[in-house]
Amino acid sequence: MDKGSMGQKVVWIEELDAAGKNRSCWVEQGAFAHLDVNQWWNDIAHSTQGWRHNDIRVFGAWHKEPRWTAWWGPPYRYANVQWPAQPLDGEIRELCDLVSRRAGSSFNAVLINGYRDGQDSMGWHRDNEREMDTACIASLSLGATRTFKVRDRRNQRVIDIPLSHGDLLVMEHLQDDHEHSLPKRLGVKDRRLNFTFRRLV
Ligand SMILES: O=C(O)CCC(=O)C(=O)O
Repeated sequence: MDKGSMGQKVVWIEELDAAGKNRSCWVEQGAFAHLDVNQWWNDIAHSTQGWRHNDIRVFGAWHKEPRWTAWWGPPYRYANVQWPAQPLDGEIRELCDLVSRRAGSSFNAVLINGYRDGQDSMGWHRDNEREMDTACIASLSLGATRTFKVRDRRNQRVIDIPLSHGDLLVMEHLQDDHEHSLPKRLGVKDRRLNFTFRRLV
């Protein structure tokens, strides 16, 4: 697989916490722009597991998640959604290794979110399940440009980060004090793929 190009790095958050850890959020723009969103979307559809359209419970009522998802890695669970182990291999393993090198981490799992158009979205949350190493999470976007929002839970300040085709966003030590979301954008008619690489311990 092509290793991608060196994109421009934009730092959105950088601060030292009381313990001396560097909390940061940065984007390497266009780093994986050579990847084809439609090819990856179809490869996932034709993989052994395919896309899932999960039911989730919100305030006591069941709804379809407003996006499609797929998972590769050790068994994983968030809210009422359960993923069995799915070994990382083939092109998804290659991509995981390339992203690990760029982000300076060693990921062993990826959640893939498929946003069919601007009606699909993700609500405010943190990636902080107990089995997750929250030191570094990397998120690769392909396809339509969407706004990724990051909110500081200490002062409610929100940053809007535009994520375009091929952008790699990296969050380091950010999950304690910050949450993130991807709101609907009704004007967006094109699909977007998001790969969120994590390390489960
Ligand atoms: O699609 C995105 O950029 C957000 C994905 C996300 O927040 C997640 O998978 O936890």
